[in-house]
Amino acid sequence: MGIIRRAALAAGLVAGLSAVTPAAAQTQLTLQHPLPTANSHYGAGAMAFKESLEKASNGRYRVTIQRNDNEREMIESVQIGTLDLTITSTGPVGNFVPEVRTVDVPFLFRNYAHARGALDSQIGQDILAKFPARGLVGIIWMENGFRHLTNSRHEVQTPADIRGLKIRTMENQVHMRAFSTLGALPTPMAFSELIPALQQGTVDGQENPIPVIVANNINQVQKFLTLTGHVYSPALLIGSPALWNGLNAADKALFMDAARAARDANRAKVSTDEQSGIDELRRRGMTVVTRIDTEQFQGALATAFAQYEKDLDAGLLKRLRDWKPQP
Ligand code: EAX
Repeated sequence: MGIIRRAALAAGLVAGLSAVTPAAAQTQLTLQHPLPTANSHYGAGAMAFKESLEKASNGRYRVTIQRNDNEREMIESVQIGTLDLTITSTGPVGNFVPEVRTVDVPFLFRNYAHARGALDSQIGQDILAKFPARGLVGIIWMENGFRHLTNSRHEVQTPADIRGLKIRTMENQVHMRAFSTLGALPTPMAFSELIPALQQGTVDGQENPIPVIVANNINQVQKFLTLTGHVYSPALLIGSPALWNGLNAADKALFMDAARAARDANRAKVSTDEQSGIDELRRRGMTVVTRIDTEQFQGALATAFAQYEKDLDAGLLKRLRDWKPQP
């Protein structure tokens, strides 16, 4: 049989097969987060999610990762279904799901093991269960990290050093109360507005985990860093109900496997970047105050803590605060 006939026969076979076995339907998903897509702790999580889901679904799902540094905007888009997934800090989430404000209380978590263990426990699941009623799907807890204070004015060693500083906060009532209690002037804004505000001197300082400060070169507009560790900043992978409610049980399981891969990669990156990031910020010229009297700061926040007990779910606060690893 001539080459042309063989080629024609082969082409006919392929055409026939494709008519009989339709290519598996492919679903394109978009995941947005506010940090550099390549080198950040959210970027590491997003990539791990993408790789896990695409591989496990044999390509039935394709994930496009994009940067969007307005967390409130991303949450709103997920809520109305124009965005499938977002990785965001809890910063603005409390404005959508009030129970989340509880995890933003300063000095609530003793350390990373406490925060991760409590949020991965039934306590964290109980908070995620509040999301669907608010038109969101809280898929898994992730991590932004312990937040530290930077400013352009002077070294901060004591709570009194914060008095009078205009501090950018997230759009988060819990954090704003804490800084106003310390005598600062909290100025809430989305992350997308932060660098210009620091450049123009609209605010004197801001607070963020070390990896966020490093990844966004905040050292270029801030001279002083104090390792206050004043609040642990959880993050979340949030999905749209439009996406989630359309998944069958088997695909939901694939999504959860991918979410756990995302969480683990994200937390590993935070652990790596936290210490190396402090050394890097020193190398970049920041003055770093490494030790503060945490009890002094907690004492200065006493009236805020009393108000949190009234405004938030005191029982949930106690469960989170008292969580300990099971023997
Ligand atoms: O989630 O807005 C903030 O300061 C957040 O920490 C940042 O967007 C990473």
